[in-house]
Amino acid sequence: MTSTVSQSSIDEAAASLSLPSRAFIDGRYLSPGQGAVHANLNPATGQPFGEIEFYGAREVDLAVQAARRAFNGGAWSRCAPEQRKEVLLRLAALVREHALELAVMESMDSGKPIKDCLHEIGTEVPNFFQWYGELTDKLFGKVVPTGEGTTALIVNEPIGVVGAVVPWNFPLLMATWKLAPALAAGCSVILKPAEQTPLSALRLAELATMAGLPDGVLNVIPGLGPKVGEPIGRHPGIDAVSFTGSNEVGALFLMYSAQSNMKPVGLEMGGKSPLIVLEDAAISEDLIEQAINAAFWNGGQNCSANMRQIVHQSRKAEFLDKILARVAGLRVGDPLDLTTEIGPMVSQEQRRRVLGYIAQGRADGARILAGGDADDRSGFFVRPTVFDEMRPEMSIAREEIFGPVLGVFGVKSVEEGLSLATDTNYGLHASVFTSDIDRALMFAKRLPCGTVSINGFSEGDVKTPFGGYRRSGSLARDKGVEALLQYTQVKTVWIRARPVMS
Ligand code: TXE
Repeated sequence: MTSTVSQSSIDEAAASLSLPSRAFIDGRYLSPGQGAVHANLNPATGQPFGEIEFYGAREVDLAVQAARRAFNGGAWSRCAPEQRKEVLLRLAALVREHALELAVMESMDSGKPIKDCLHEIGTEVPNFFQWYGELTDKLFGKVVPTGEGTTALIVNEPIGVVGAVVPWNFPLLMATWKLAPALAAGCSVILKPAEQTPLSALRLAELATMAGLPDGVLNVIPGLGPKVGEPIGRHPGIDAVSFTGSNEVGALFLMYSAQSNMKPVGLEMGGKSPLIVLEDAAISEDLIEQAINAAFWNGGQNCSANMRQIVHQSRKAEFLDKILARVAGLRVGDPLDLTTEIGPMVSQEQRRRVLGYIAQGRADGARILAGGDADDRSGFFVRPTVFDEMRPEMSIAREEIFGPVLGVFGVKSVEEGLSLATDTNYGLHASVFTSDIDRALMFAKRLPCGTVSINGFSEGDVKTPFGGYRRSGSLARDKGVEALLQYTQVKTVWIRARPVMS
């Protein structure tokens, strides 16, 4: 999509943008004045560019009632799967049609570079609705082997009303990772976007209604975590929750569930992922591009970012030289500029957090080779930063920074590389660079994480499940058939036949 969009069309779209500003419940936006008015801040300038109402438990309750009515009514939950497919395919087409508008909105709300927004919203988001739409009528139940007098069936039914609470780093894409499989399964959804980035999800709900989604099946409530997220987590009328965000809030969702109706909770909670460059890997332009992308894509505000780069000592000098040359050329700037590679942090708070980690790394004795401070333009920018001489016990090596920071360890052996790579509480993603297939497979088998990329940095695609081991996740996967099945529950139907013949 990016290649077909000109800078002037982006500028025009930005000038004529109409912004959603209220919750979308039961097929329509709420009337004005029911929530508390907050400013939408543009992270690139730190200035407001619109206003939005934030809500609370009352609106969560309204949305649960609408979602339950829709679910029990059956127009979505019990319709023929082909009907769901048609609506999801229409939604995919509408997202493609409105991709420029949605991408510009998202870029202004989040500070993400427009070229990334165009790719995510013009390509990935509609592909998700299309793929899960296509899947609806291709999943079959099972017939169990039994004696002649009995037939037993195993069927998957939609789990019911789903709460989805998502973060700000990929606002519409993360929402879609939850929505597309949940809707395809026949569930009704109450979605809470992050308070920093509520706009694109609200507009999506409107497009879903235009696509033919029955009222009440998708509800979107903007607001703060404790005001909207917590009531979702605790609501007895919500049957399951899917969350992506911090470890701390993930733990709260488990508590909300335990203290309410024991709803299943799927958690994806970030990481501290390693990228390992073995002695036999060629330090090619491609490897450097992958390593740069692994650390700096989305300004490092990425749960699978490979911030910990573990490089064989014999290749470290060459690796660092090439990394530093590429970092010097990274284009940091206005997110609405098509050539920008790194935008600002999403918020003042996130910039403060990232700069705090950088200061701590410096104080702990890691050596800064590039960046290391805020950028001097207005907005929430942090300069791309490279650390050498990181040690495993440092906070920059142990905690998720979620900013444009790459740190390098030198290691002397494959064993040391593996041991350092696994020395973390997290387990979301790892990248391994080697030209030796046996070593690649050994790492793929031994690394305790949900995704291992060999000779690249990748989160896979819509078909491959994505989620974490250890503290990165909890019994949940986004994407793939696995995600859809998580929004279902399994029923056994045991049929006893009366004997017809002796
Ligand atoms: O996350 P929060 P924050 C990590 C990353 C980042 C840190 C903090 O390290 O620096 O978390 O980011 C909602 N009850 N990730 O503070 O708070 C909130 O409104 C219920 C990793 O933004 O977890 C938002 O919708 N809900 C990550 C969502 O939780 C609550 C992506 C995520 O926000 C709540 C984002 C509460 N008490 C941050 N408090 C990833 N896995 O990709 C907040 N929320």
